[in-house]
Amino acid sequence: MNNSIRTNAESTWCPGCNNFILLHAVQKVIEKQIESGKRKEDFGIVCGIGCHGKIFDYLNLPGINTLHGRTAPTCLGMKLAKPDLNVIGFSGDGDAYAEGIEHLIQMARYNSDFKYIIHNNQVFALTLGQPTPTTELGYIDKTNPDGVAISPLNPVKLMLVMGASFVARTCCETEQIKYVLEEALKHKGFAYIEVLQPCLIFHKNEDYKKRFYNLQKTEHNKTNFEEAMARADEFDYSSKDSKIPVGIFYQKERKTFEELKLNMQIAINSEK
Ligand SMILES: Cc1ncc(C[n+]2csc(CCOP(=O)(O)OP(=O)(O)O)c2C)c(N)n1
Repeated sequence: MNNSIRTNAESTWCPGCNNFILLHAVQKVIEKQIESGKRKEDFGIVCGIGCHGKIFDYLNLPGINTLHGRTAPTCLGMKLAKPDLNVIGFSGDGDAYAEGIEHLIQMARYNSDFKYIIHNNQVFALTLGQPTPTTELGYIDKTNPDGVAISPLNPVKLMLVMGASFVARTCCETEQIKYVLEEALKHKGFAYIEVLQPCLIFHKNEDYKKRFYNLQKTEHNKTNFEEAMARADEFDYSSKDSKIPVGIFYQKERKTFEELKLNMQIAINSEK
């Protein structure tokens, strides 16, 4: 049986774009699950608008290509309508941290059981390179000819503080993305996964490769919140020389939004 979930759609990503690596890793993880008995219809994907959103055309899975910034609430809606669905959302850093930041914050609180992958190339790539909330200080483009003046957001810290039950960042490397996504799919609850994937046209970061280190190859205790915060503080998205931790920062299961809603329904019905 052919388990491939790739479509025949011609890719319009730039040659060599890091999105290809992410697509390949996601494809391998889902195909492995299909080989182990899951069906394509057991998955639901959601994408926003941007270069990242084109992944929708290349994955032969049911889903919704939603509005810019609305990936997270669309995932939540899917989960509420069909709680058994394995929902995976894909956003750019503009999609998730600018237009959609309010949704991202609420999703960390809600702990709905979906997985959320953020393709962070540190720019609005599809609209030709404007800065996002994770672009470094001093970045120059046509909209900021004097350079970005506001310090970047640290989304990993934000997710930790807002109570996300699974917080991870990966570099754009197949095995790393596969490992983290597989762990996220096993996790019951909201999983935030940021993939640092420099844009080859508007935000090259060749030096990133030398700076990554894998948390899971250290003594890092991913159930310790303070430790996770300390690791998240090591890279502030503006720094040019700090180490960049990747892997799972934090993981602790708690009741999901779906479970809490179900409990409430049971309580209301028993009062009737
Ligand atoms: C509501 C809304 N605002 C703005 C836009 C214009 N827009 C389209 S793509 C895009 C940038 C997307 O950037 P990002 O989410 O970082 O994705 P990337 O292209 O970098 O993968 C913007 C601002 C839009 N389509 N809809």
